[in-house]
Amino acid sequence: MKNKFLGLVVGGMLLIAAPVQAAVLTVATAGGDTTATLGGNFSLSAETGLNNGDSIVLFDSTTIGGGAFGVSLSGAAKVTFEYLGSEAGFTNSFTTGAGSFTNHPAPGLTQFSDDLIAGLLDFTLATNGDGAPGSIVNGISINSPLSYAIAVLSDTSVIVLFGDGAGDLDFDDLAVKITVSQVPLPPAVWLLISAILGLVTFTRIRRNGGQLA
Ligand SMILES: [Ca+2]
Ligand SMILES: [Ca+2]
Repeated sequence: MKNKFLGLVVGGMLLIAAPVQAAVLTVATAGGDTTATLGGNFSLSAETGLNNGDSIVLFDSTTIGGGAFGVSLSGAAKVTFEYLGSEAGFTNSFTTGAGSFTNHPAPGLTQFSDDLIAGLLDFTLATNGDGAPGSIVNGISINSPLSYAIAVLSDTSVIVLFGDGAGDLDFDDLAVKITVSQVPLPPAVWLLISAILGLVTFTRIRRNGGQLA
């Protein structure tokens, strides 16, 4: 009986320690250029870890109407957005429901997180275009001549690279890293696990005739 109880406790601990399935980032590529690479005029290698020749998925205004495109989240998860840098004369921004980065002036806060549900990541890239403003809504709309590229680092991490339409097509006009965190167990689940383990212990004590030791 003692071994059985020990087994229950160990089983409970294994349950607690078991990793939780994380959501992943997916890139829908309809209408996009999946053979594109970064060019020699990409200026954010130190900031992003990306280099001339690295693969990117490229979207511009010709993507519209061609099907699903852009970055999506496969399930509920905490998602972190990190400003990596910008090489651009235009004033550009990256905005979600939880925060925003602007390159001029560079943001003081370079990272924020949000608890999101499955679906298209809701972010907007915008530029003042030196008097010809325009924007991109991920997976929804792209104003010509703007474009954006996605560099896939892993199934839980991508870098979004903005092309602000200045004509140089270097995709370093704003760079933001998007990372999915492990989905944490809600506090209620921890309470439930504790309650079950407590109940098991109490039942054992009662079955032993109230002997505590
Ligand atoms: Ca450049
Ligand atoms: Ca640039």
